[in-house]
Amino acid sequence: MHNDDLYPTRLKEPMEPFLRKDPVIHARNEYRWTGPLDEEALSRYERDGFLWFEGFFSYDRVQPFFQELVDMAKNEELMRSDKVISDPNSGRIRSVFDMHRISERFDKLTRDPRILGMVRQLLGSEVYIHQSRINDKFGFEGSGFQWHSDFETWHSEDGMPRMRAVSASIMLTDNNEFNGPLMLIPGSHHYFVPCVGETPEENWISSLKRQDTGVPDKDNLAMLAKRGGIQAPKGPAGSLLLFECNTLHASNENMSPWPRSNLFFVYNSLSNTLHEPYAAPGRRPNHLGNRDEESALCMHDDFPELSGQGVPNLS
Ligand code: 6CS
Ligand code: FE
Repeated sequence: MHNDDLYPTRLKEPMEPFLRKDPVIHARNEYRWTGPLDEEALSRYERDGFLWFEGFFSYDRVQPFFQELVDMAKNEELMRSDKVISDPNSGRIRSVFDMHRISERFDKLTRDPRILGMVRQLLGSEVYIHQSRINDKFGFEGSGFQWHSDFETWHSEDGMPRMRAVSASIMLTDNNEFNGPLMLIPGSHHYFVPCVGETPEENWISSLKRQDTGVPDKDNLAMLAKRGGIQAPKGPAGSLLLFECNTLHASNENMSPWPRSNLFFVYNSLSNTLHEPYAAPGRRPNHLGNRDEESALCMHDDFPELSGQGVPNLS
């Protein structure tokens, strides 16, 4: 049992939500961690828990990534691996984890200087990839995702100690109001919502198909949605969503003929590496919660000498 568990969850009895114990932006006034986000963007991220960049990448820049996903679906060995989660209804691909290790193209994208510059600015440190995945929703059949905080899962099942991680989601297809776009509750990241229900053995085998444990109760979801509303950013393939690890989000099933494929890179601060799970019987596989941070360190390619060495001496 952890004595440093600031965010108790997966409890036997209900517990009221409480204000987060971590800053949203981790190094606001430290010169070392300045970056491309201006004060207006930083304030919006701090207030809402996410930032939306419509058309961040051009269609031509992201099309090869979507095409690689289509080609991967023909790789029978990969499709049988535990990194691929099938849709509980259709049996087709729902998620592919560890994309940065499967594909060089995806790996390089984790170090895109514009994304990395914003992520290091928000987390105030060097960063590594905690988890990467593609969530895929084929037309007329892609299932949805229950309301949840990613941090609640990463804390309870992966041992992530503090709220110092951010997800970068790149839309590989258009996200419109019909094909199951991600929905977020602005401001929900300010509160930790403890969940009732202990984590079953090897929970991830079912939770990645349909999450039953670690889903906030409806009263707390309603309270936070009444305070902050619900937003579902929409835009063309190539758009980028940055969202804080504790921002509540969900998505509906895809009832349209159009596919919805989104790529997610989860950046964790190098000062926030994983402990033992805070509320689960055992660790999850490394492709869900990476414990080899050195192998997934994200350094600007033009500063290879910085890799793993912190700040260069300026003499
Ligand atoms: O368990 C996880 O890590 C995954 N589950 C959800 C619903 N979102 C975050 C992550 O992909
Ligand atoms: Fe999630």
